[in-house]
Amino acid sequence: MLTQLEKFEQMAAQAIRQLRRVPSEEVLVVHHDDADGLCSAAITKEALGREGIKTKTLCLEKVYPEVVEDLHSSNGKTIFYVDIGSSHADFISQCNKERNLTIILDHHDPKAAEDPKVFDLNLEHYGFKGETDFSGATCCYLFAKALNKNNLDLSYLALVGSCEIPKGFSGLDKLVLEEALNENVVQQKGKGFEITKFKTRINTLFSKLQILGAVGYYEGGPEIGVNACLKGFSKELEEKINVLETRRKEANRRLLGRLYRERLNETEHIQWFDAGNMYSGMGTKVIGQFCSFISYQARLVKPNKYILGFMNVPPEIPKWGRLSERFVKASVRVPKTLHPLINEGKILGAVNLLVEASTDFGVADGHQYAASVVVPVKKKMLLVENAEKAVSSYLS
Ligand SMILES: [Mn+2]
Repeated sequence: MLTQLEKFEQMAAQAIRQLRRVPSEEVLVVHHDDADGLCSAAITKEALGREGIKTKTLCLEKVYPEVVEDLHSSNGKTIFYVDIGSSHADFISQCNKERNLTIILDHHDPKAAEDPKVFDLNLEHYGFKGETDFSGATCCYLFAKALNKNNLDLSYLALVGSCEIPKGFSGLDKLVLEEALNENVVQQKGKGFEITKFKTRINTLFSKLQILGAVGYYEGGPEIGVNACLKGFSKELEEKINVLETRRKEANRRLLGRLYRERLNETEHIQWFDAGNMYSGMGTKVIGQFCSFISYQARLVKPNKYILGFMNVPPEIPKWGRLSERFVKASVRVPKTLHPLINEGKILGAVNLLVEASTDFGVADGHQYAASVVVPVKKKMLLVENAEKAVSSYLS
């Protein structure tokens, strides 16, 4: 009998046969904007490059339906989705209509891919858990090894991506760590691990990539980060990261001051605010990070209400084009005191709350305590109303 991992390898081999058969001039690698997404793109780009396959990268903060429709509208392409895509594999399949070889390497909760040309190699399909056992980058690394067994040197990037998993390296990541130590790709350094070729800690690389992808989203941060994953960080790049981080902190400070003065708006179960353009120029991930931060500010937020923050989404997606509509991003965070109630199923989890509140007009994803959604600007108040209704009706 095959182990689950062998089943994954078999499916990967099938996708790889197609990949080698289809003479696509250039492969598009669509990836997420956080450190895991950047590591995922770096592994995939490098592994394909070593096979003589040219790649282009496109970093998306969210799976915008019109972007997916556009990417799949013509024939003869090969498209990878890394650390993104599984949760929308059904929609991607619908748009693809058997046109393009599409390979998804992700760890978010998957939907069924119904197109024979769409391969979702998410290891959740093979019994592993994307919350604890592997990251998007781990999935990409296992694919890279299936592509060519000489790709073991890329293991450090799987570990960097997996730093987003709070539990530490367990499940598949534990195996990857052993492999990386055996090959001397990483070395134990105190409690952590150092990437041998860069003399940089895994955690340090992770933090830098988080800033480049999120804060630097609109100024080439993702692509710079993907390259730095493979080549390391120059002095200039360190400087750029510091500038980005300072700018974010300044915006956080201004918004925090404003919220202490004006306080948050409230419904019965939700406390919310709108940052408008206060983060202009920065990627929309920053609003979620700010919501997390204030969830610990006992003098500002109520411990028993969901926190919801809005910011405006700039209309231009770098390397793709202009969105046809104006959007806002909404992030939800659940204060710590409410976590047990979610675990016991007594109140709605964050992602369920947003999925329900934005049915028909939003793209929501996330987890039980943290989630986000992008909705058209004109649906902002409707989202707040729907969210309140969703929470209330779940309670009754
Ligand atoms: Mn991830």
